[in-house]
Amino acid sequence: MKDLLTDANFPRTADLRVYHLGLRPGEVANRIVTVGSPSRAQMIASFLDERPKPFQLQSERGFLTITGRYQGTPISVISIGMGSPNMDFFVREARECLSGDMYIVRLGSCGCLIDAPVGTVVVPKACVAVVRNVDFDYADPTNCDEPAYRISKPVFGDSELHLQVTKALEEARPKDSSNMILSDVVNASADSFYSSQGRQTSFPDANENLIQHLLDTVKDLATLEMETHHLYHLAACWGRSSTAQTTQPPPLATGPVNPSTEDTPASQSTPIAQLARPDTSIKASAAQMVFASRTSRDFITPEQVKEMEHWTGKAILDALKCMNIPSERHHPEQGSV
Ligand code: R1P
Ligand code: URA
Repeated sequence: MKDLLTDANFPRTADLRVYHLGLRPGEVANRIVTVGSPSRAQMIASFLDERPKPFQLQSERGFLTITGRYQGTPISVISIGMGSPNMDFFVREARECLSGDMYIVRLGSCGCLIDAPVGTVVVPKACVAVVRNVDFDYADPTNCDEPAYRISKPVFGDSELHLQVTKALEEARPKDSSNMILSDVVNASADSFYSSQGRQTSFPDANENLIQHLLDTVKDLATLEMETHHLYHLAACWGRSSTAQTTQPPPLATGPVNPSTEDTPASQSTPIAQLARPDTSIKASAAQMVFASRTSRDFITPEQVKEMEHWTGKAILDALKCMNIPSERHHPEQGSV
């Protein structure tokens, strides 16, 4: 981003573009599908209505947002890359570009720890986090009584959205498909694709027994990936927040917005959580395509990925479209910014 940013606490440009996503109010819809890769985002966005022409923005930091309408309903598809820090940028910055409730479904890939083939789709009801303990002595494990990995308590996704996503996937699954859909399961989000997912690499990661330990200690655990726990966590925290400030939201993106903020001293600048409302919610769910079977060691083929992304992507749009969002604002610009 080349524009001047103000407010070190929550940096934005004069026309209210957030720092990493590059978006401003009006450019993101209340219903969002988030994915890891830009190609998955483009594939899902191919289902959006042709008119009004979808808005598209690739930020300098690699976040891609496509906002349009799906059968008349405003929806954004946002690709965020990998890992919980990127999920954090996405949820916090998109939230500040919106008023009203936010419905987010992540469509990602995962590894599967139970006996289910690649191509299975998992809709996790809850997630735990698996975090590498950097205070553990990996070079000399005998010298350390700390655990090498920490496992969090579970956090639950939104039960209504979870049901809707499961139903839409069951309806969209191709008739001749052998893909299973599992929804009464728990996911673990790890802070590495390798060490904290129990993969053996050249590094001394003290993780030989990690998968068995996870299966023994996390009830209903089925999958491993990297972002969903943080999404569910932020959504759950928002719901409990009683400190959100109640200032007026900025105007929508219909021309230059409040250009005078460029010269505003930090002490008077945009307040934290300026669109936050104690009476808004963030509802989150996820669907995960099993790319890697950690039991059989199979990995999905590119042809299978293409086919799966197609029907699961359409199902997520269908699920989001079905949700009733009373606080949703239909921006006249949305989809044609
Ligand atoms: C690792 O290959 C990536 O794949 C999974 C993991 O969570 C991680 O981001 O999700 P995506 O397919 O959505 O990127
Ligand atoms: N994504 C992950 O994070 N892990 C896997 O095994 C597959 C996809």
